[in-house]
Amino acid sequence: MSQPLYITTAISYPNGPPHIGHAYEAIACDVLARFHRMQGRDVRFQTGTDEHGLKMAQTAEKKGVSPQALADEMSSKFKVMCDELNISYDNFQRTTDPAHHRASQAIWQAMAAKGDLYSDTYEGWYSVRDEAYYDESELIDAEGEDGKKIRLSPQGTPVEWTVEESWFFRLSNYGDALLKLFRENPEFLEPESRRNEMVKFVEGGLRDLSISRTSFDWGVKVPGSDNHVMYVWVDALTNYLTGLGYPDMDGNFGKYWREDGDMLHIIGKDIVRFHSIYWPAFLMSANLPLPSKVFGHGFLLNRGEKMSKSVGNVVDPLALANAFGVDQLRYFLMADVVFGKDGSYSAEAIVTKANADLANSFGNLAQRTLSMIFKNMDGALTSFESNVDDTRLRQIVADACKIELPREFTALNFSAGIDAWMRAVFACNQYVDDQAPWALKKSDPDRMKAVLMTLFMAIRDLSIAIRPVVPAAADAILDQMGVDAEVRGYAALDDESWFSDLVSSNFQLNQPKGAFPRLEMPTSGE
Ligand code: ME8
Repeated sequence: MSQPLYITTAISYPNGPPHIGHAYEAIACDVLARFHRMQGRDVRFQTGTDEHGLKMAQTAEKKGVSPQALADEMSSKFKVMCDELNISYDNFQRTTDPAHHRASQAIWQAMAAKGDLYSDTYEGWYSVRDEAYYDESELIDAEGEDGKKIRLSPQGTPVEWTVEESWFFRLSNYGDALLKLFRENPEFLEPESRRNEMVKFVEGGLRDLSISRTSFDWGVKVPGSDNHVMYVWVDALTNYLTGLGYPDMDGNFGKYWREDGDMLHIIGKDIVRFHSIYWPAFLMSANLPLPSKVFGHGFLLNRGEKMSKSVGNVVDPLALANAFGVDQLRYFLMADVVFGKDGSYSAEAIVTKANADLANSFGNLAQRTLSMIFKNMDGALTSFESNVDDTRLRQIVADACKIELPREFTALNFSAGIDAWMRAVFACNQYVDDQAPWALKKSDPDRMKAVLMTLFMAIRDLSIAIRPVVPAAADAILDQMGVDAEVRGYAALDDESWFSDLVSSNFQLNQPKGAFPRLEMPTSGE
């Protein structure tokens, strides 16, 4: 049995409702979690919300509600988004959960016991929007609306000068260990471009990190310093441990968070520094194992433009899912955007991709094949003799479903895996055109049956292979085909006995229903 796998999304700030970037990350992690479960692995998948910090406190104040009320309202929207998008999380972790306060205090105490914490006064720049400290040298000069000179963070967010009493973490002690980690385990941080940026950042010299705040109180209390709350990133990162039961080392923690374990954090490119520098340093300090990989995916842009409330182009992912279908949205995001690079989306792009690949190619293949079996063979399956064309097609499908797609998904190259799958779908459609089973009905009914049965087998394999991406639609096709719901993992692709079992059980196909309706092009821009 292969080792257990722990997959996490970043936990989102619930200072507003979820946007498509949140949906994208949840979907990518869900595809991966489903894929590995279908490979027979024991997977634990966690997502959640990051509810403390100044950004939450300020947003709540502006709205005239308590931070807890804002967190409750918005966190539930993130959970609803996950449920509606078929995200198969095992745990939805909220950072206001008392168990999370305990876990954050435990890691704090472990870092203190190591001698890595000291108190001092922080003086420097802080961006509330990023919840991040920046060095003077990182700031960009810009012009404010009133024409005055202002300073911005490298992410383009406003920074403010902050002076307060604070606890510090000796991050400066961990530069060499981090460089060694990047050098000896290049797979720890991907894609490579992000690793290069982080190596440069560490080589530039690390300064100790201010890890508590005294100017507000919306956070996890620092043990022994009641007027301090933890810097929100200290508690946020700890969510990955809370959900496993830390500081209780038995149970899920012992199973999923191990020295030789497989722990994968999937996050966006803007928060790579927190995950690949601060987090491993905290963990080393607390004598805890490090994640095996941090992957920084790209950003989704609305028609090529950055999403922003002021531009008014922030799209509700559930509105897209309602308009075009959950599986269609999931498919578009995984197939059309190269994981690790930025990608653009629009209603038209979703409709075009879903229609071309799902409705016209795969859906049409399934629908016309199953319809011909229903009409021309009374919905009954039969055993048959394969000729070289049939064997060739089955080989193309097997290569795509058993080798290429799994290889690419394992490497987080979702779009490349889907491309390989689509090539097999094209090969099937080409085979239908070449074999023209409708013309064989009178001239050679046995050959017609062989062609339709070959396609039936191919469609089952293609449906199983793409299940992590379009789970509901793939299952709807497999249900119609009488494929046992318990035998829909990748191992099933190595076993052909399912077909003879179906034949001998006298399985009867009903009038098939299309799994992928053709979508209408939206009339006005969405
Ligand atoms: O950063 N496209 O929360 P968040 C793709 N609470 N991904 C995007 C995106 C976009 N346009 N915009 C944001 C936080 N994301 C912290 C994380 S983890 C211990 C704490 C991604 O709500 C972003 O990169 O701002 C991050 O991975 C996730 O959405 C949550 O972003």
